[in-house]
Amino acid sequence: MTRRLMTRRAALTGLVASPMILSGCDRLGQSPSFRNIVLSSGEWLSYRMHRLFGANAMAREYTEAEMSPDFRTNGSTRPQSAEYQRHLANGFATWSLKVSGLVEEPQAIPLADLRAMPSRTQITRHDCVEGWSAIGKWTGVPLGAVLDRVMLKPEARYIVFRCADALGLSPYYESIDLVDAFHPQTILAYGMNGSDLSQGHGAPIRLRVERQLGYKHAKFIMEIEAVDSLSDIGLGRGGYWEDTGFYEWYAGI
Ligand SMILES: Nc1nc2c(c(=O)[nH]1)N[C@H]1C(S)=C(S)[C@@H](COP(=O)(O)O)O[C@H]1N2
Ligand SMILES: [Mo]
Repeated sequence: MTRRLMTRRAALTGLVASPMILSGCDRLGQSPSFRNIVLSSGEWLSYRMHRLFGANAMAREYTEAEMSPDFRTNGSTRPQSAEYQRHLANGFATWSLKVSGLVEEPQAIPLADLRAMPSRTQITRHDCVEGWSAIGKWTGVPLGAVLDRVMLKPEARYIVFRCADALGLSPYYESIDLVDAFHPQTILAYGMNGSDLSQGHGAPIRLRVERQLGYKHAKFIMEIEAVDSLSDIGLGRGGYWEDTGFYEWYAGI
């Protein structure tokens, strides 16, 4: 219990007050550790500025009237794996979210349980790095509530999202730090624009991490894992696109 509260408090309030952040020793404020790269200087500056001055800042929310009439899909729209196809065929009735890694209680949480947890609905703008945006309404369970349920261990520093799809041979995955993981607008969305999340938009659940660009919003999530370093996952840069070298890990907007 104490640890749970500490984790959330540290994530939401401890950061700005901590003098440790400037020396990079705070587990929440530390620069991300990667095997192959350091953050580019622009990325580092943006990450550090957001963490110092905007850890709790909220992304803008919009009204129903401002919602885009069409919200396109992008990237994968139909994961090919046999396991995913099986779940799709029976409406994800036996699907569950695996939560593993640096947690006290690894669990497989059924979709119905995620839906029964307190939910949050938000109307936000999605910005794709390729140059399009769309405003949509998202409903889901706050990621922080899921992490509280499994109880993060103190060593955890990142949350990794493993997806059902692969582009070429590489599975799609993403990762965020704990500041974004516990941000109130960071949700595992199972609903969009008042309906169940469609397959193309990432059924059964997809991440909404509203202060970052579109490619961070992992669709078709199968498993989330708490880790202390991103070095041993994929090519070590924290995500599918990050590993290609095209896009940066910290995509703050
Ligand atoms: N698993 C997975 N997640 C993904 C992608 C993908 O190809 N696979 N594409 C990303 C990109 S680049 C964008 S812009 C958004 C698109 O979300 P949408 O299809 O709901 O518009 O999903 C992101 N999440
Ligand atoms: Mo994107």
